[in-house]
Amino acid sequence: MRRLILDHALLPGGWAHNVGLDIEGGTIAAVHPETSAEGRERVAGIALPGLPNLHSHTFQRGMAGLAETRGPEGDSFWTWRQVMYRFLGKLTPDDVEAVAAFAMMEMLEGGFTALAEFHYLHHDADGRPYADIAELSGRIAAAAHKTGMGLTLLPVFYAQGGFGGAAPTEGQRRFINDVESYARLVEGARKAVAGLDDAAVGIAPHSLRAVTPESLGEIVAMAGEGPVHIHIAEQVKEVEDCLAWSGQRPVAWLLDHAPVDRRWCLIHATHLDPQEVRGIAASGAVAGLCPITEANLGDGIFEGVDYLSAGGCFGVGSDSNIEISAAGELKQFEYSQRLKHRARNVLAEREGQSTGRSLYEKALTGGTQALGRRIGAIAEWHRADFVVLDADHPDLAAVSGDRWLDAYVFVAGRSAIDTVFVAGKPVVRSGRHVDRDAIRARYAQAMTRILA
Ligand code: NGQ
Ligand code: ZN
Repeated sequence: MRRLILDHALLPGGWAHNVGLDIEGGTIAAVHPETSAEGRERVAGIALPGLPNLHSHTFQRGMAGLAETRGPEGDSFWTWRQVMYRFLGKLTPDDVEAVAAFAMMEMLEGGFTALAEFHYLHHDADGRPYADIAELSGRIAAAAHKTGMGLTLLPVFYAQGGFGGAAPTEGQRRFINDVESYARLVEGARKAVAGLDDAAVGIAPHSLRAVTPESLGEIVAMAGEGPVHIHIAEQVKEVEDCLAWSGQRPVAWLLDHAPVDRRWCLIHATHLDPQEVRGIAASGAVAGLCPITEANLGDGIFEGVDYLSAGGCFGVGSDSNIEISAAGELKQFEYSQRLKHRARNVLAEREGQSTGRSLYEKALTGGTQALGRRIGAIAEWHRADFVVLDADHPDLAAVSGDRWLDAYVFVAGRSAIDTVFVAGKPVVRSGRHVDRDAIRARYAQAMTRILA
């Protein structure tokens, strides 16, 4: 049993001080607010439940910055995707693990303590499955083990190149499975995470572009009570192609043809009409917003204000990992809405409510639901995952309570992060991952080879 005392902590009921935590096997067994420090290890600073990162492709960390040069005409999401496909064509299993570990290390340093990895790079560069079909899922699990990241592994089903059952392209050959090989992959992914202390596996149809209605139904049936994540309505072209194929918009089609409920996480859901906004909110699904990536890729702006007024639930993800910051995602979400509505503090619900606190708590709730693990709160029977801010940081030192969260989200960002605990153990100290040097050296070596 590990016995800690936190100077300040955001508990489900609000701020508390001198909070004793009894931790057993990585889980919080008891919380004692206003307790004595005797027999307890002090954790100085401001403890927040670690934010779940509900969407990432860790390998894309290695191409961050490689698609920022203007091409011959009309750079877009689709030209970025060409660069991305060329990059992933070069990755070996060792590279996948090295880049994933580096990205996960930065996530921990950036305030995320759990990750849903939307993992679609399955096969060798020629498109043939590895001897173990779940080889690369194993590499993601290994990176989680090495860094201490809490993992929800989402092996992705990808079978088609576009709506209407279009054949996949050459660039997609590392992703492709049929329903039968996908079932083996999911089985392999479950084995791959079995060695981690606490992990989950979910089902992930890549997008409506990558499945047929039949295969979608078959793989969703494999989910049980576990998470189901899908990319949807990120680009206008996807909406147009879906309309041409089915006469319906992507989210409308999904809500009509799939059992969308609280297990589901709809990644991006950028382009929505008012009925789709209400439909997602009413389904209980989580909107998986990736505001920094969505800005980088030129996707468009989510209907944040209407969605929250309809009672919708959201969480955030670092997706392409162009920049990794839990606070930064929340800030970008609010700023996107300020630009859209030409107003301020638009995502806080009522007068007097802190925007930082409101965003943080909502993303905790939505992210936790999307990851399908007992995380997201400093409370009994939850994993002991928390981020501790430096109370002496110049942006935090003179304020308290919700102002700490406003300063963290809008001003200081990751520079305020001091210590990060996962399963009751510090994995980040003084803002640096405890194994940073080795993880960084391995990443540098992999990147030198990949980009040679
Ligand atoms: C992905 N990423 O799977 O990595 C996608 C791009 C696609 C984002 N949507 C590829 N951000 O959607 O076809
Ligand atoms: Zn994605």
